[in-house]
Amino acid sequence: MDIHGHVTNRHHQLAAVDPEIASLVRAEELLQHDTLRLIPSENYVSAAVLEATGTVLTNKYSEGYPGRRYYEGQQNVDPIEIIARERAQSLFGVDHANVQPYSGSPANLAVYLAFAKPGDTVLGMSLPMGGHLTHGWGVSATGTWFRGVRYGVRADTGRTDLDEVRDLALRERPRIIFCGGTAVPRTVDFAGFASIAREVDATLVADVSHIAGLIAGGVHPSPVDHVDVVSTTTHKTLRGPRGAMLLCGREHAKAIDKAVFPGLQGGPHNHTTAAIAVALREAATDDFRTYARQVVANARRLGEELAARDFDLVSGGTDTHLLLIDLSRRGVAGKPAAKALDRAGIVVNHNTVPFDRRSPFDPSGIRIGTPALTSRGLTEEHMALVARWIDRVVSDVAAGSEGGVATVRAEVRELLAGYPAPGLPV
Ligand code: DSN
Repeated sequence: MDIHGHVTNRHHQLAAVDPEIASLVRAEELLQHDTLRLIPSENYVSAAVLEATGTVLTNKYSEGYPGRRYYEGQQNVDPIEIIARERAQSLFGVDHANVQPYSGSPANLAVYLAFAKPGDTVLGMSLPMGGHLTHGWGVSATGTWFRGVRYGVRADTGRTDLDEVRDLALRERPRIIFCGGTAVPRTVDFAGFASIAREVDATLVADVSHIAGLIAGGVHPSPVDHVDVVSTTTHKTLRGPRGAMLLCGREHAKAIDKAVFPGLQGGPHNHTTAAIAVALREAATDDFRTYARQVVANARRLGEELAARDFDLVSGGTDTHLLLIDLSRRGVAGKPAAKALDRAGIVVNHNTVPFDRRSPFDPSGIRIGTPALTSRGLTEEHMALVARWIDRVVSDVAAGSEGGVATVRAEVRELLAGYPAPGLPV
């Protein structure tokens, strides 16, 4: 590791054993270095988090929980999991944390197992409106084994209308209500959802996967005092490894733990648990609070710059790290725009927008976010440039031209050369 904490001379063993994979990993490092990564669910983990995921902890089986395992040899794994749990509890202010879910979908499945029976009704945000597959969407196991009913956003505001959610909840009597989603640019009103859940006696789950880092950093309200369970991945704004956590009060701890193991999973991924612990330690620092503030400040400024260039932002802007852009009035669909941006070194994903008239496979929008570029040190002063690049490429695609792609790609690379990414070799 060099003096800046950037890892150097990596992968020599991998290159010797499997040059094909080693060269693809190296190519991915270069790609992540040279491109402006705007997918809002992605980030750069620190060198320390990356190192923890690549440790011998991957060799160990540990079914059960600290002090109650089904395999011996847990002298080091038990304290690691205890530390991870305690750090999560302290950072989010909860009684209990389960750090074993493999990722967000298994974490949410565990919630179903803990609180519902097959066939029960679950109320969640519709996937094309910004929800997640596991909030009861039809093609997911959660929409197959449970009866999914959905709320969305209002056409005029692009925001969820809690009066509509309440009407739906009173009519459908869900066993579980999910709030939060994957394309929600605005603050989630956890207290409002809680009052609805209480009225219909439903278990309320906040899926804060996208905003966990913003909550930890104090720039989004916390759901902890309002909901029964908080479900979150650890690899988005929280800047940890790919994993997940379930957080709850002590009254639900047993049900959650039992649902994760033995209900749903086998042995926890101990290397991931260790990396989650490291990320939680980092997230408890003042630096991380500054980072979270900057993520939101960057997203707001980027939204303003894009709106000034005639981009139609769902809900008119953002309170978070994320912007959802309807490209309809720019005369281009989301997928060709995303592909052209990718060729220009700007990585986004195509996304449905509320009331999309196009298919989910070829939707009208793109979804962008600022967690990764903020991890590289970009600030508000760079957002006009980013918006200009996006505008240039999207305008070109709409005109059937590739004119700006090469120029933008070169400019992106030049800017990023001055902002090394955490965890990547220089
Ligand atoms: N794939 C995640 C996202 O991009 O938001 C959700 O699971």
